[in-house]
Amino acid sequence: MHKLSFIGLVVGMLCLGSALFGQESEHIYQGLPSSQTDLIYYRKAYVIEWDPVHKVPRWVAYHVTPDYIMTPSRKGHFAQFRGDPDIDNEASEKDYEGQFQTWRNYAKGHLAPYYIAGGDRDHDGLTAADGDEDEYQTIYEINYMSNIAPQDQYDFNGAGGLWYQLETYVREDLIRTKGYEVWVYAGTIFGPSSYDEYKGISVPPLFYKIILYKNEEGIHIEPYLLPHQRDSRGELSDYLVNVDMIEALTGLDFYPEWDKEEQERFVEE
Ligand SMILES: [Ca+2]
Ligand SMILES: [Ca+2]
Repeated sequence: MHKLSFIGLVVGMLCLGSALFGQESEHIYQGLPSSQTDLIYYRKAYVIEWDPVHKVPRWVAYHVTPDYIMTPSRKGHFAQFRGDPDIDNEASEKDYEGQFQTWRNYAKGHLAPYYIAGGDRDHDGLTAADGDEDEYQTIYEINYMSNIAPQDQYDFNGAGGLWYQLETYVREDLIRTKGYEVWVYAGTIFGPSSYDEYKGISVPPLFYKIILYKNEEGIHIEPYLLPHQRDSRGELSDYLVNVDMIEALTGLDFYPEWDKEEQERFVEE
């Protein structure tokens, strides 16, 4: 091989390598959360860090525009849960059957919600609902079993539950009514105390969501720490914390391109 073309090849490979490692994504705002693992996967609809010990996502990051909530009905092939082609030890649908479905009342809770799986992401004027097959993949990815964690059907995931309330607030209030673009981190927290477990799937005692949006006044961050299965719920605002607390509980550094004072400036008092 000619020496110059060999150098060109090496430079090309280095560029490709750094492009893959430092991948840019619309779903990540102000830098990827620092993490000790390499189990981070980039999808059309979200970015996920997988937790192979608990078989639930460690976190999922997703960007939503008002266009993305134009999602087709969850039926037929859009309703099917799917194995994740990149992850080999995720829970199966079958694992959620039996005790989870019957007396324990755990639903298969999406971390990146189904409602954000729409939109015309390749800008050809057609959405999945119009039959654009290129957009189907976004919906299939939302239904990967790796994007799922057990969530109490009655006291958390279902109508009136904290998770349900927060999803509704983000979708209806921030995105549909106000027309904001929103960047969300949704994740799971396992503390030192015990937690429920079945078929190798751990039930997170805590979930969190960090919601970032921009309006005419600037950037706003709303970090929520949500206790799982709490029947006396109060108001969503009772669960507002700061980013620092979620960083302390998860060991992650969110928005690493901002320093601590900067990131907390955007959190409502
Ligand atoms: Ca399209
Ligand atoms: Ca930070």
